[in-house]
Amino acid sequence: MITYDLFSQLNDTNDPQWLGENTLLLPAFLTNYATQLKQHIEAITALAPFRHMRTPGGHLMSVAMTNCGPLGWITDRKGYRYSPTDPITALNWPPLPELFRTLACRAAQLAGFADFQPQACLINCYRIGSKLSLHQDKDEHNLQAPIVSFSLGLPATFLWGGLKRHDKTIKIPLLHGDVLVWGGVDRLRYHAIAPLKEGYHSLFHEQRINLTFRQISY
Ligand code: MD3
Ligand code: FE
Repeated sequence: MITYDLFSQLNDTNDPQWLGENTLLLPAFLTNYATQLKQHIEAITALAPFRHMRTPGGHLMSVAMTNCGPLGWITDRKGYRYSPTDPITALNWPPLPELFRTLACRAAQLAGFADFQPQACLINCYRIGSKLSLHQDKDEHNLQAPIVSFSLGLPATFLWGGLKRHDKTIKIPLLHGDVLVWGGVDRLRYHAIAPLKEGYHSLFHEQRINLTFRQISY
């Protein structure tokens, strides 16, 4: 059993790293904000609980999800879409915390997307064994805007493919505090998360939380 503490990801390579033409990895970018981010996530999930959504094919996802912001990504037997309301509570999604917006926009700016306007923040909760199958993110009308992703808690193996489903994938570790910004030519790449390995994180325990910030319209 590996125990991960708050400093597990600190090393000599915390400089921004271009993984692709338009994909920027900001290692440990969130480390100093992790406690505050966790408090916001707890406040959001008190209003809009994590739930396992159903895919259009009828399968329950192993990742539990919720959202904050003016829009939220949902899936059920009717398909994938963005909705201003939580179908469980019938309320609007909780507001996007200013800290989330500030950090997401700062990361987008570093990647060259100065005008990023997040409208939805999808919050994914992985337990040991949870995975996300290979997919593209293409439900956003504005595919010019990037997606900004925050990783918190247990490490994951991100599988990064190409523009075609059967293109080969490369493995990229995503660690607590890491931010990824994806735009431009990399925006429609297929990607997946491998089943979460057992471990314990001192702040997020047996969980990995991923936040993805999305701009839907122009
Ligand atoms: C590459 N989430 O919510 S974040 C998702 O870690 C999603 O939970 C993963 O894929 C997670 O849709 C990966 C990194 C990410 C997000 C969007 C992308 C990578 C991407 C869009 C295009 C290419
Ligand atoms: Fe995705």
